[in-house]
Amino acid sequence: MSKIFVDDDSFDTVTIGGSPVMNDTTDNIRQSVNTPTISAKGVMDSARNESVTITDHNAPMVVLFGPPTCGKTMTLVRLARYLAAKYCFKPDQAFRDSSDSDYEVLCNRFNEAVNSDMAADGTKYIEFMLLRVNNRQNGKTLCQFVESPGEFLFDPNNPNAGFPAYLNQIAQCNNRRIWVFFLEPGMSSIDRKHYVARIQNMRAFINNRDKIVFVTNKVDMPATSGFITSQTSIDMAGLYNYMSGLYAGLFDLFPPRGFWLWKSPRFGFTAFQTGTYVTSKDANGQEFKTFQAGHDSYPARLWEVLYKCIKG
Ligand SMILES: Nc1nc2c(ncn2[C@@H]2O[C@H](COP(=O)(O)OP(=O)(O)O)[C@@H](O)[C@H]2O)c(=O)[nH]1
Ligand SMILES: [Mg+2]
Repeated sequence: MSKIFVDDDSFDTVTIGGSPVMNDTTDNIRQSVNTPTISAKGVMDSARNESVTITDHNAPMVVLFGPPTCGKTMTLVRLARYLAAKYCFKPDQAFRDSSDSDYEVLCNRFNEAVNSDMAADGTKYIEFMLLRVNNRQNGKTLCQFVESPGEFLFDPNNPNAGFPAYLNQIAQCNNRRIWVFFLEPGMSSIDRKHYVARIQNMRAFINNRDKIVFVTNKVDMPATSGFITSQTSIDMAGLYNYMSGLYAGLFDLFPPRGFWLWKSPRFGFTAFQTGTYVTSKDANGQEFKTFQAGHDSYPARLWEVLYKCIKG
């Protein structure tokens, strides 16, 4: 057994640390698609070789890794809303050059997105940031999420591009790291092959104390929706087998450690759906995308896996 599955049937009622969590399954987020004030390309060009500042050298860093549009930002938005009763997701202004006023805007945009009226499309403007997850009761930072543009991590159009400088910094700091590799059923076969090679190269950044989690996002898409057996459960073993066929050789990159009965899995595996997305037009013919958060069982399941890694 080389993987950790999370039992799916434990999500009928969801509480975290004894306190009920916000149930936002009926929330709608809506905003015009055409209102960015920051050029995503400009942000990315300047950020690619940017060095970053990590001020908290204790709290584990959860690094979201995946191609553009695999769902990294919306995963954070969904987790932030789900955990809102207990944890506050706070963008860390020190992470990037504080004189960069764009970064301040990006940080504010994350809060907008979590709190209400940020469209899913807007997430491409809030790409590169560090978010501290602070316990509301004692103010302690439980972990820090790093979200960065997918193009820096794995660009399907340039799969052999060098890794960005900040990855090295993150890999070398004292904090433990949890590397979250996003998989998605919609990737083409050639992109999947390149992505497996990319993750193979990522092993040079991962040390023995680090944890690894594979997340199949967009599990609601036709290729994988058959593994959803009820509102709260997923045939995780079936999905794992399917994904290991789809991303040939990926899971073998991280074989279990130890001997025989004492073998311990090297990675976690879970499935996620941030929500459902519908593109519509308003009265002026302007397109907008609505996001309706998925069932709480998804963030509950993902958080269970991540929390174990953070604590472990
Ligand atoms: N069907 C489906 N689409 C999703 C899901 N999560 C994200 N998406 C789509 O992917 C787009 C990009 O998501 P985003 O979080 O911005 O991706 P990022 O570039 O990795 O940060 C969204 O606007 C949605 O259209 C999901 O769970 N299911
Ligand atoms: Mg993003």
